[in-house]
Amino acid sequence: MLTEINFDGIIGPTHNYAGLSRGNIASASNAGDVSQPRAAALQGIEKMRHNIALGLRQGFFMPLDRPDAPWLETLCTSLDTAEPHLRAQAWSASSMWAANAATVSPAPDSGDGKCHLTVANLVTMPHRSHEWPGTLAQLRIAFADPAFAVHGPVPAPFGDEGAANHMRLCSGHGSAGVEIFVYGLSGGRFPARQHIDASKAIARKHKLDPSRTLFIRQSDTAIQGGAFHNDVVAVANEHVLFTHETAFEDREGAHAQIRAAFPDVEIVEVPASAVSLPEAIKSYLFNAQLVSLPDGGMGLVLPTEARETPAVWTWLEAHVAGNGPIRRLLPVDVRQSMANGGGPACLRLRVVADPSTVDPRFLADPAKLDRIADVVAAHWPEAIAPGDLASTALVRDVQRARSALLEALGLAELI
Ligand code: SUG
Repeated sequence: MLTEINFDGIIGPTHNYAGLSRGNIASASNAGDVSQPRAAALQGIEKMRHNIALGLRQGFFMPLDRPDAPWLETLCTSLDTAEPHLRAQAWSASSMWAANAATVSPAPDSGDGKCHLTVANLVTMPHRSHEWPGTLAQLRIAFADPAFAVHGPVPAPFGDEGAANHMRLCSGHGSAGVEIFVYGLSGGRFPARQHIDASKAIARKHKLDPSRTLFIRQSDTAIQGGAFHNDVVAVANEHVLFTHETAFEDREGAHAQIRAAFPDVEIVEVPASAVSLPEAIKSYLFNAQLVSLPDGGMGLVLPTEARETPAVWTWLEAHVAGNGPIRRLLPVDVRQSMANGGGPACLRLRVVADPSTVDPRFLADPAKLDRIADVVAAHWPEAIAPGDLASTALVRDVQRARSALLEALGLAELI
């Protein structure tokens, strides 16, 4: 049976605040803070537990091998001698944001009946540009079954940031859907990370039906306001599109295109007069997991910051009290990730598949999450300050921590 499985990136032991992402306001404003990798990873594990308790299917991806010394070697430097900005780029635990791991087209959307995954090249940000080889290695193991086709990245310079700029509308996860690729145009103060040529290449690679594939421009207002990915201002699930008024460059045109391709769509739009773009970005209202609950209706798994933003919570409560499609508000605490601009939706990659076709080592259950939490509690550093990135002892510790996790999960082949 085709089911939506959310694969969360386990937050790695090198999680730190180096302010590496231009255009990501949280990353810039928390630069230089002391991070808490252990607490961060435990928050991520709690989110997975929470979603399993809702009756949802859950998987995970392993943290990548960081700091990435071989990448520094390609730049003719090393962990010891690298300039601080390059060293920080080698240390980033950014693969935790699995929504940027790949773009996924479920089998019913593809001409060949396979579920296609294209690993994201992430070329816009140096610290993320060296994620794809490690991510691809995992995707090839997790999705080795012939039900899947796993593809390498779109070539540079066409920036691709994966599922964070991709939405799918459908009547049920297992039926054919309309795929919406959202791209930006560069030129402003902050970069547009998703290039239309990358999106189009992926649609061709995934053998999508052109009549059920849309390419929609993200608004420059949103990008320049700090919505560096579309999933900071919009999220879709089944027939519902939940979006901020400022998400798309040509709002009316975008809504008309979407309605023409998927007439049953229910567009739930939050007007800027109710929730301003800065409030939407600060609270990460839209960086939520809009999920179909097994007992019917949709729930919104959203960051606790949304509850703390009065305009946002007022709007949400009114929506739930009315007859809106979101029936339950489900706050989760992922503050450590949020401080780097990654909310609940950033931390997961949605894959619609038959769980029996996925390598079971990547599937979660409460007992396995207990095992992961034990490894994290025993090995993840409690805190990392910016100066610690120069410590060779810390390099050894974080390498050991990751190896312990891979061994505990039978994934030592990824070491
Ligand atoms: O790419 N932050 C990530 C956050 C990604 C959020 N993902 C989605 N919206 N789907 C980014 O900007 C900050 C790292 C640092 O500054 O050290 C960072 O990479």
